[in-house]
Amino acid sequence: MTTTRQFKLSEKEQQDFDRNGFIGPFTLYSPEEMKAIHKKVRASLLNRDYAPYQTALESTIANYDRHLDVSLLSEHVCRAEIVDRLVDILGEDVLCWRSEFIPKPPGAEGTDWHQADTFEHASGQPQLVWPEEEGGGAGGTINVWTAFTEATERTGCLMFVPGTHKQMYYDESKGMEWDPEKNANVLKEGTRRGFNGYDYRALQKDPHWKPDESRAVNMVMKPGEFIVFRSTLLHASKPNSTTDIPRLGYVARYVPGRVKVYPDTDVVKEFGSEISLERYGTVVVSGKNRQPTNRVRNTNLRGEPFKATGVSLQ
Ligand SMILES: O=C(O)CCC(=O)C(=O)O
Ligand SMILES: [Fe+2]
Repeated sequence: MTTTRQFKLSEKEQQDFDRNGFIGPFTLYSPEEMKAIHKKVRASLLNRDYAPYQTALESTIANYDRHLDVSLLSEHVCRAEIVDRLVDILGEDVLCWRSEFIPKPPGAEGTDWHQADTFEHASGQPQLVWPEEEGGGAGGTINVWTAFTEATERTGCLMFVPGTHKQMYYDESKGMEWDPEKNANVLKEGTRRGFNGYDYRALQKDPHWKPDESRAVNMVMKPGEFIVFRSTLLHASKPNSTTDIPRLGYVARYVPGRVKVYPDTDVVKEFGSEISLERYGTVVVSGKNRQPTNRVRNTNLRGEPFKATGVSLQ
């Protein structure tokens, strides 16, 4: 089955993405639509009957993968505006292997500078393994971060250092200590930052290295816009310095169909808690899954099929 991709990246955009490690923002929803969707999604998130992980609600990973049970999010991760562009970056076979809500309530700390490749950083075990002939790692994932609310310099917008995606400054296999009390609101270069109970600096290859913040760009985004970036791009976010404006980002993470997702494990341990992968499956948003060991879901946990664009029927 061939379909025309309406939202292809232009050659210039592909070159920009290769050079900078990110592209966008692009509009997915108008601010009014986003507001309405956010309202519905917020209500759906409270119902955890079909939620993939039955874990303590305050844990970071209780927020993972709600595209597996909230219908509007199941649709969101498959949207042509996103997937058409990803095909130009990842090729025909594309999996959505994870999604996360990243809330920053008023007063919240900024997110530490970081790069992620295998996502071993918090779990102690690589969550993504690329084919051996491609190095087994070093591919990272493509993040599609959607602003559910206004993301400004005051509410906690994302920050990128363009062009840093080709060199890893962190070694994710080093391991870091989860200590939410010690690691919260630590002043780093004058800014309150943390990483959900971790201090990401513990993974630096060179403990004396510092991100060159003078080269950082602020990704100010309107509600309903999304940005596409490599997880190996050096990225962070500003603290929410307002007293009354919450910031909410929703990130969906994608890899090519040949990548092994969560190999050799039935659980994920991260951020001080554990989830079972019993109800988990990666979602084929374009083409096919090429890794027989990957868990795949064709329907969400309510039994609704994922409406992926361009998915091969064979
Ligand atoms: O939203 C944030 O503050 C950080 C997002 C991030 O690091 C990610 O989506 O990988
Ligand atoms: Fe990140």
